[in-house]
Amino acid sequence: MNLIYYPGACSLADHIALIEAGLSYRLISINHGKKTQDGRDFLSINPKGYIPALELEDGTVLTENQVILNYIAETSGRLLPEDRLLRWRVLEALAFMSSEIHPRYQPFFRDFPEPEKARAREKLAQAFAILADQMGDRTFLVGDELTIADCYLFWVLMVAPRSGVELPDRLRRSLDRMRALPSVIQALAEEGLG
Ligand SMILES: N[C@@H](CCC(=O)N[C@@H](CS)C(=O)NCC(=O)O)C(=O)O
Repeated sequence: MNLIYYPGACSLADHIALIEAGLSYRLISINHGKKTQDGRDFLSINPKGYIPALELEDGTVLTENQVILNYIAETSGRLLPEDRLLRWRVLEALAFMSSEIHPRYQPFFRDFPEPEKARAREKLAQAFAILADQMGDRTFLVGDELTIADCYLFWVLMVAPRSGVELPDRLRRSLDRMRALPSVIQALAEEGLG
């Protein structure tokens, strides 16, 4: 399968998950003109125009981080807890990060006016506090093992400094732990960010 990505963008979550899941994959980057590294028009692959996109061997294209992460987990049989309630908690955390955190980075990625940045900072600080509470003193966001929620969390925390919002201690420790994982080191290196 092909993961279409941009270095350091949210597709990093799927990249880490692919490595953790032990699935084989090819990476295909896109440029700012939305051309893929192998010369295709990205909009013909994903008309939404944003990464990540996962191209399966039969040509099927999956989009949306939450869906791609779940596809990786289901295909590999890894990265989701056995316990049903904990599985719902993973989906809940993915939905929360996807809808309440990820879009709040827009003002910083695209340099919006300061009042919009200030509103986003407030919301981000609230959301980080909720995630820190949820994590408690555990190593991972849900349950006792790394799940697809942690893969997404890593990217969410990695880019937090761009917003200027300070991470709660628990999340800062989680970021440091994740950064030391072989899968994360490999993913960053493969994206040229080592
Ligand atoms: N709803 C999408 C959003 C993905 C997204 O925002 N991707 C960003 C990179 S982190 C992107 O490709 N932005 C480029 C653009 O919007 O043109 C998801 O959750 O996967």
